[in-house]
Amino acid sequence: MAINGLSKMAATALLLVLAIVPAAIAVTYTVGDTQEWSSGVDYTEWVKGKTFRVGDVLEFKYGSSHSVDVTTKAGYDNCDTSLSTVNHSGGDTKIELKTAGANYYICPTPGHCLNGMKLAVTVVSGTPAAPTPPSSTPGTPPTTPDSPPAAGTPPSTPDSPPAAGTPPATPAPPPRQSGASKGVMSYVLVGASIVLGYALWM
Ligand SMILES: [Cu+2]
Repeated sequence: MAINGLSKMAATALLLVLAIVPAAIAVTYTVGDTQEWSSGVDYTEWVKGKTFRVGDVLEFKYGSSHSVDVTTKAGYDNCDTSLSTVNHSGGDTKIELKTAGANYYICPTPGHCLNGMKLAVTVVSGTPAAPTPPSSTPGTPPTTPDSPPAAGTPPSTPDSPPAAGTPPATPAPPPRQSGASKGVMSYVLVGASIVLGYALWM
């Protein structure tokens, strides 16, 4: 039974590693996606559903009439280019998100920020309890299980019978010898892999 406890620890350790590793991979976001950094794009919509982490990169792609100013909240709110701290130009700017918190960017070309060419990104640190996949449909609110169904919407699948607990109609007896030995064999292999992985990981 010591092996069993070890296996549980190893499995837990492996699950933790599997959960942490994908979150540690930095993501490069092309600001505005195919619309890039340009006039007439709603960047408030673009950030919805995205989680920006320390180490992720914002890539601004833009034409020659645009550039990218790093600014403050006041600079963002008021489109005040006198508050800009850094200006990037050249058509392709990659900015790594180095610290958690709010980051603000505007286009300093006169009139562009006032027309919406402004981006506010909130960066989070650490690993999330429940990672949220990026939404492919911007503007769609996340589905909350506690929200009541909209009026006129029928409840989901009322006719489907419960799957759990339903016994199979014809329980065919499995071939004893080969099936049992295969089951034991795969159990041993999986257990050995987990113990080996645990040993290597430690
Ligand atoms: Cu611009």
